[in-house]
Amino acid sequence: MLKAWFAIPLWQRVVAALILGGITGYFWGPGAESIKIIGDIFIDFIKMLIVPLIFFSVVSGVASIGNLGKLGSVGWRAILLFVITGQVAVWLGLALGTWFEPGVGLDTSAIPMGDTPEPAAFDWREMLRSMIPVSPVGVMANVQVLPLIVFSLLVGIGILLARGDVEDDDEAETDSGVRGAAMIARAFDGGALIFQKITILVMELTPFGVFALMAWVVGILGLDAVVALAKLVGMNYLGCLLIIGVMYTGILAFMARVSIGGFFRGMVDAIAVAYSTASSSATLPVTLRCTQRNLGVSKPTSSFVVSLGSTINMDGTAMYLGLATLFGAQIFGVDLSTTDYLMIALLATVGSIGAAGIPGGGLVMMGAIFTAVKVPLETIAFVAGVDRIMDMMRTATNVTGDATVTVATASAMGEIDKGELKSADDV
Ligand code: DAS
Repeated sequence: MLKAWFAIPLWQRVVAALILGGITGYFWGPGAESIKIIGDIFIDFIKMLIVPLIFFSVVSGVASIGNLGKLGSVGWRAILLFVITGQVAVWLGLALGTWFEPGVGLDTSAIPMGDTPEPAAFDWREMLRSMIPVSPVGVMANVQVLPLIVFSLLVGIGILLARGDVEDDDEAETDSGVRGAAMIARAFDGGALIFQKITILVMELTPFGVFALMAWVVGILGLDAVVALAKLVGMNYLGCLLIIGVMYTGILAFMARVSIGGFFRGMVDAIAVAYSTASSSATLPVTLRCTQRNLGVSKPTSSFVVSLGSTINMDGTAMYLGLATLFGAQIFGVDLSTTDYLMIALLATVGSIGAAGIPGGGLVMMGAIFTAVKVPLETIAFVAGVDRIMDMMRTATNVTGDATVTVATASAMGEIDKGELKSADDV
């Protein structure tokens, strides 16, 4: 029985739970509130992961750059493109949420609200200072995502600087500090892997959490909730398709000046794996193989840019974090000011850097972002039911973005013949 259960791909179990939960809620009505506890436990496990996942994944990702000398023109070109595509993605998500208002019109008064603290009026000086992790332990204890990511980035950079130009651990024998930094870097790699494995375990609870949460949402809000969630899923897919179809193809055509058809033919395996696994990290080996063998990118350039991208470049997630925050504000009738939008744009950008490349990475990050703006955390329980379906498309977008920046960087370095993409066999 158990073997048969796990033989079914998780996303299919989640979709089945989603449908069964909705039907159960429709016929059970408000009484479905009694099984919401199952969904709350699922969400609590997700919240448990926020701090360790951010801390270990970001430190390990930054420290994996190797020595800063490697950054050079390859690194800075790639990072500049990561920042630009990330900002376009965030503001696209905010624009879609503002124009199409997927959460407006839903009466959520039946949802018992927790105490959503009313943050003080926005003060940019306070906001800047709040980014400084004065007490790293306190930042972790209070799940303050902005200073936590700043602290994690600094620790990663500290490891890079401590290791200097040491290429491998053998040279580190001469200096105990360098040896220690190398050991700590490996410890963070282990920590990142451990918490990614724990997250995958937690994600196995998704079908049960989704069933309970969908039954609860439809039970108390009726089919209007399904309509609102369908709009959110539609906006998520529209946003990702615009990122791929307009932004990435624009970069490939006008910056890298390579064949668009050749690019997508070469990337089809990686995009398919990304969509089915909802994990950039799990897709990494396939992305590396596609960029090297099918797109003709050199091993050093693809290893560096694709690996860095899978850690810090998640345009699909960045777009979604902006969109989902507006959705949460809309369904709970929270008015957002211009400075709230700026704060959400900053948090969605930083959140996409901190999100781990595993199923539910974006969902974990949402929990952190909502605590920083005045959007009720109940939004997570509301959207968790459909998150996996959206996560698949976000991940396919993230991976396509990593490959796009890799090809654009390789083309600028003269590694790829303009106009065509040659596989390694043709070269
Ligand atoms: N699943 C994440 C990834 O692997 C994306 C997300 O959760 O938004 O890229």
